[in-house]
Amino acid sequence: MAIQRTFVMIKPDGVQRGLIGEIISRIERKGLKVVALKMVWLDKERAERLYDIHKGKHFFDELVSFVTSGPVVAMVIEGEEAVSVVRRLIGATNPREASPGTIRGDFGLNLTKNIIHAADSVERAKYEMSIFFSDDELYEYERCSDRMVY
Ligand code: FUP
Repeated sequence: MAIQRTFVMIKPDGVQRGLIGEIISRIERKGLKVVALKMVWLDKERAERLYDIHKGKHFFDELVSFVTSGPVVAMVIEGEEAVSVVRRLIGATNPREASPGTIRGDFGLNLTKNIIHAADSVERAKYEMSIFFSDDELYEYERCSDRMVY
């Protein structure tokens, strides 16, 4: 059983539209565990570090400007194959193409304002969570439901 940790961020549009609870609820109901959580208002420097792989692309400036436009909710999510499971829960990058039943498919219409970000590999997850959390902010704990999930 490959227990992984992944990094997830509810973007400013998700916060503004009152979707924090809905999104966290979907992640929890899947059986995944929240092991770190905080609200952050990113500055340009941290946003550029988060999206470093997109530097130079035509949408980079718009993306950085959008994710610094209001507070975001950052979290670390743990569970069996958490990276790919969360990517499936959030859906395709473009909400107009994302399947109904996914977070982007159910709540979005705009490619930039696509509600949520999630790391796409274990390596990226480690890098991205280090931008938001120190090691002592990631908790290890057991939930009474864990034995029913696994
Ligand atoms: P994802 O991993 O699904 O978040 O998608 P990408 O890493 O490919 O893109 C990062 C973010 O850039 C997306 F969330 C949306 C934004 N984006 C644009 O705004 N315009 C584009 O043409 C492509 C991506």
